[in-house]
Amino acid sequence: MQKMDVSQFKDRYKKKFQERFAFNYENATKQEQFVALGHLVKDLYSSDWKETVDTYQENKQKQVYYFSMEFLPGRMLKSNLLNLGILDVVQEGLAELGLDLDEVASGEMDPALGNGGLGRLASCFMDSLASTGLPGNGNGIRYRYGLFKQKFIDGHQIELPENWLRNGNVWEVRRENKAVTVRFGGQVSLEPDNEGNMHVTYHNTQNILAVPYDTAMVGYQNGTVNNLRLWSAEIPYGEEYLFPTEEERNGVKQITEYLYPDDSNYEGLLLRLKQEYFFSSAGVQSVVRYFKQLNLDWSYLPDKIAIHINDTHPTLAIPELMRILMDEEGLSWEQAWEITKKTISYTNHTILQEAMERWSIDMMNLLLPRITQIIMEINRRHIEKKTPLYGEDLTNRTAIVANGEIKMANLAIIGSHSINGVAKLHTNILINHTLHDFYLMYPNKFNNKTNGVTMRRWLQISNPGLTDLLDETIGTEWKTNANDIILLKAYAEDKEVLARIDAVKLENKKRFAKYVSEEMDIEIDPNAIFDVQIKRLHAYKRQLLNVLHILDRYQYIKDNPGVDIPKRVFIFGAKAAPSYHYAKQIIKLINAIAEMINNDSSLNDLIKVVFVENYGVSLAELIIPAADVSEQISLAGKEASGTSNMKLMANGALTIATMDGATVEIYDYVGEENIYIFGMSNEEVQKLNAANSYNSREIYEKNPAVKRVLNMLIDGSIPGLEDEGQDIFDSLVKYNDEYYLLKDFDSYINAHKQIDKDFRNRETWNRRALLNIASSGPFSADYTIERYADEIWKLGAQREPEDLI
Ligand code: HBZ
Repeated sequence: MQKMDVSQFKDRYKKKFQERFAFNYENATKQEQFVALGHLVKDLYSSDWKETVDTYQENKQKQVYYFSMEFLPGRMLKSNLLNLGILDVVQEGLAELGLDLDEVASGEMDPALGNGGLGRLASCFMDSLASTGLPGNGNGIRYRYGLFKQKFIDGHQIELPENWLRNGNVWEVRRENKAVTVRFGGQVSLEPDNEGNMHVTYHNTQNILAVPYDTAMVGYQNGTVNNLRLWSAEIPYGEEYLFPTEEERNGVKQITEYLYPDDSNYEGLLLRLKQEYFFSSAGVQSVVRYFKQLNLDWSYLPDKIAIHINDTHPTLAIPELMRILMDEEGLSWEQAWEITKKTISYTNHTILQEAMERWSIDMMNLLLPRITQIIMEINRRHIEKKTPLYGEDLTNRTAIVANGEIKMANLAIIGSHSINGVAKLHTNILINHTLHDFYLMYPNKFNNKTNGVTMRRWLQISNPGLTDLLDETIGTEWKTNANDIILLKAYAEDKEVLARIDAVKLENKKRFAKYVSEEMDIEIDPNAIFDVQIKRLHAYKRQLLNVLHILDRYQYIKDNPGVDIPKRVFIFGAKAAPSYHYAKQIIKLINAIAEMINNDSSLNDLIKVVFVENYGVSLAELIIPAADVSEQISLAGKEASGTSNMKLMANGALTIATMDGATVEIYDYVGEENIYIFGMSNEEVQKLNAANSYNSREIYEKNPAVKRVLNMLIDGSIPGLEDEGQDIFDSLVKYNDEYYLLKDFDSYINAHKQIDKDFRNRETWNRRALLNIASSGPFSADYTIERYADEIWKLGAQREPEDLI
């Protein structure tokens, strides 16, 4: 890309604005100002985009296709500007034109095409693939409506539609000429031709046109621009199609209409299955079409293409690839199976049983008769081959088909060459417990890839103050080699640097406090401890434990008026799945205690509770740089990895945590003095589970602090609660506290007391913040993606045709 100076930028921007809107930019809305800038930026990368795609093809380079039901990219303007190396020029140029970049950037919609960690991880990976110059493409769904917009009414969560495309989308390019047809329903018949080859014919299928919309994934100042392809369902056109009935039209539109709002939960709904097949089939078809242009023997497919499936949602890519290779390209089962296994790899993101996908065979058969046949045959061959080796019991436990259902994780493992967990502890749990039977069969398929986050969005863009500090102390090498952040350690005793860390944090806290004041009408003191828990609302993540601590603190302050402890602001961001009743009750509870506490002047502002509405990527960018304390308090063994833990650490927050997910690895890097660990370990949880001896009521009866706090839920102390207080109380006392909150209560409270003490000594606190920042380099997604590329996708060393003997 050609470089551009400030005055050139200003000229181009004015011209671009004129062209698009036929009036002056000064009178425009920020949304219009953004659109013009977006189009200008797109012009700047379009030649690199074309060149990158052409080069991959000319060199016949092996490419990876990351299949994911969700991508959560966040606003793309600043990220594109940063990666193109023109963030400063544009900021300055806009300022000279009387515009503020942040204002203009807020004119972009934040595409919420994902639920939480899994979708955000996919987007961090897209950024890292491009930024490390790797040939990697995304494949997903262009949902018409993203994740619902959350509103609080009377403290309850209300879901509103998120019409993110209403003003168009400057980044996407519709590529109708690359559309493919996806078939549903109907019947199949298998008939031999004259030469005895089987021929598959389909009858009465419903055909849907899958139209791709491509979005550029711009690499960090390296000229690489990869592709994210999202598919939209449309009515097929052409002479063979009659005009569809209204019902048919609606049926088609529905497929990519909205994102399912469930996170780590499974619902066996037909429309969801349609979505899964729709984007898996479209993706596989477009990959195969690309491969055919290379004019290579089919056996080279795994040498040129890797397909990665992000959790089990795209698992139907496995039977779909089999179908295409056999039915359309005439390969034998054995050839197709070898190619498929070598091409596909799978990441598991959860061990929660309620999140494991299982589809009814009858439903699958009605919707996808040929795919179902192939799955049944994969299963039959699996059982036939493995029973003599591993015996009936173990083999049957690994069956894909059981009790009238198809288990997608089993299909994903059997039909791929690699399965990875997302943190060391998680992978160990998969190997030793959840997927142990599979591990005995396929030990070499299992591997760990601890998650990572892109430091470009989560440091450079969201925390410019800290970015400057790093540049001025350790230089700029860390931007392309995140491990260099460790050099900051050399400044751990430098009082000036420690004071700057403090000042940067304070600025970020003021920025967030301003937002809270303007948007929520709550005044918070930027000098207070900002204590942050931001993640989906789920019982296993234990937001409720955080609430119990707040109530305990509330009681303590009430008992000791004038007590001298540091001020705390408890910050929550969380959406609940609309059908997850208990999670919604907790949302109501948090809002009720916020109302009670924020309006109680006798507390002298010692505590405040801020529950931001509609938490998502954009709010995360505002909150994370402002955090002093990072809450990672899931029951040990339940959180596969977590990724907000890494972002918060990189921004200098100190973590209070159980030994769970990737937080265990944070602990290893940062050292025990610089993190607050509490509660049971995974082993202790396992033991307690096995002993079957837990009695939460006993803790309630015997521990006066617990009793007092829990009683607040049911004795009318918290205004505005209805049934929620009693139901939550019952979950903890009557139904034996499934996630062991009461068991971990004391050690959690004690860890927080220690935080109060430590925060007083600001220099020591800042030193520990510095050590957290300095230790965050290994969590750059660039390293994670390089490990995927080397160890799973083998993007470097592929077999070339000359290697064939
Ligand atoms: O994936 C999360 C894990 O809970 C978290 O620990 C991990 O860091 C992250 C990235 O590996 N899992 C999810 O976010 N899962 C989902 O979002 C999900 C969405 C739809 C589903 C099931 C799970 O049907």
